[in-house]
Amino acid sequence: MQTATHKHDSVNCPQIFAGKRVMVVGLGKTGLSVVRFLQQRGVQFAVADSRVHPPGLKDMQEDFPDVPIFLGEFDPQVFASIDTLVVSPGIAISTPVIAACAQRGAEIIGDVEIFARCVQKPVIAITGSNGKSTVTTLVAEMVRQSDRRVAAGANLGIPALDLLEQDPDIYVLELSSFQLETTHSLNASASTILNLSEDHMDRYDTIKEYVAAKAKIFAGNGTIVSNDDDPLVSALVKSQAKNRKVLHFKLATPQSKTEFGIRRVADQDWLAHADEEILPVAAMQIKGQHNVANALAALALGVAMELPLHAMQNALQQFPGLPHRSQWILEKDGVNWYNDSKGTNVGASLAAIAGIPANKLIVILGGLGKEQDFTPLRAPLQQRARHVLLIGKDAPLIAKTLGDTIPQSFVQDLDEAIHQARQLAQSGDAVLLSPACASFDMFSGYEQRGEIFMQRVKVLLA
Ligand code: UMA
Ligand code: ADP
Repeated sequence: MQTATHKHDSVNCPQIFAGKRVMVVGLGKTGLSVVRFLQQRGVQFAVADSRVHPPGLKDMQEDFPDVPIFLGEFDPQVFASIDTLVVSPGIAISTPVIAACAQRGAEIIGDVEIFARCVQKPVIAITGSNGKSTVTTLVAEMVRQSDRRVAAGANLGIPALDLLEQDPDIYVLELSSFQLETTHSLNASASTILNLSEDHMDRYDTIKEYVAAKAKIFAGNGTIVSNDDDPLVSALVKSQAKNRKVLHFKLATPQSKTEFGIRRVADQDWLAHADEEILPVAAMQIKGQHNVANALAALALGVAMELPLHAMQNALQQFPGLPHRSQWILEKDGVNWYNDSKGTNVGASLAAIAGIPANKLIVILGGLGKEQDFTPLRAPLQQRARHVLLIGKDAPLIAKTLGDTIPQSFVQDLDEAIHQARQLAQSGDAVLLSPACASFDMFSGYEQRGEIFMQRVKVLLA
């Protein structure tokens, strides 16, 4: 591994850490990737994590036993002489000990900032409140279909610094607002904010702060891809667009070479670029209007990178969608069951509720609400839901917000939700797990929540 590294992008990496006292803050997936990166370059550093048993501890002790590690509540003394803090995305930079370091002039960066300073090849950067993983995977597939080597990851899957090892022709990065907060040097060849709606309000005081973090993806001089159906995104792009190439997408007929949208031909909707029809919407396996928007965003990013049309068409047609995103599980007694466990905020669940084909829905909602406002769910649920089943820590809060116009009940766990949903659903309905919440009150993550749901649906309905 180590020898291979030196052929790659990172060989030209500037001496970011020369003469600096460095602290890696956080020992999860990101922290471990930073540790590997620094070790391979002979940088001296220490590691701190406010958890007593961080997930990366075992690997650290086995592979890098000599690196000093500070665990448990952050000790300001330990940070007092640090010049550069490489902070993991899960830790807010407003954490007092980190804010104090920033105050005295220490540099606060994240793994994506190190990546940005090292990378030599073109980068496609994708953020947004929802659809990031879908679009990242789709764009990566488009690059692959064009016979170019692609490395895709960051917030999705492989951490950014580990991608440098792959020495691809193009990088495709999914970036979270947390990662963007600590990134200052990214100059993506093409970048997009897919959409903006409330998320992570437990970490940001206002949506303005969250949007400001997302806006950092547009730094530099690459092509910007704008969602013109999203007022927050299009206003942001307008404010940044001076001297920049901008491509636009929206769910309407495109009018010019810089626009992507939908053309209706012989009663069929087509994904289109300007006056050119590219693929019938029905030819894609991913469904729902939100996925049409995702496909258009991917196309615009592909065109920005001059990918061949056939590669983009193939990818759009072959992409089966990712698990836990409006994933169909089975049909029983005329009722279809869906797992949208990745619906971890209100915006995502709104898309799932609108996109599932059914007469009425039984929707399973709840978990950790991240201090979101659940009000936007009220009207679509009144219209589409036969019943709402509420689970997890913030179930009472959601019930209070939805009011008594939507039939709803509290359930203890997914098994009870499945039993009740089965009783309530009528032929032609669908049962949808789309919690609009994070899962950490009851599960290790959205994947575990979705896996357990699918498995229990299959067992209990057998
Ligand atoms: N933590 C502490 N103390 C510490 C360090 C972390 O309590 O000292 C806690 C954090 O508050 C958080 C958890 O530990 O709850 C994990 O934080 P982390 O920064 O160690 O996370 P990593 O394992 O490095 O994973 C991160 C991303 N996680 C977060 O941003 C919370 C992963 O995105 C990402 O895949 C990975 O880096 C590789 O880039 C996950 C995620 O949930 C999928 N992202 C959020 C989202 O998509 O909504 C932003
Ligand atoms: P992210 O990586 O941003 O969380 P995903 O592609 O994993 O996005 O999709 C997560 C959930 O968000 C899906 O389950 C779906 O319900 C919803 N979603 C996907 N794309 C969009 C979109 N363009 N607009 C609104 N919601 C979306």
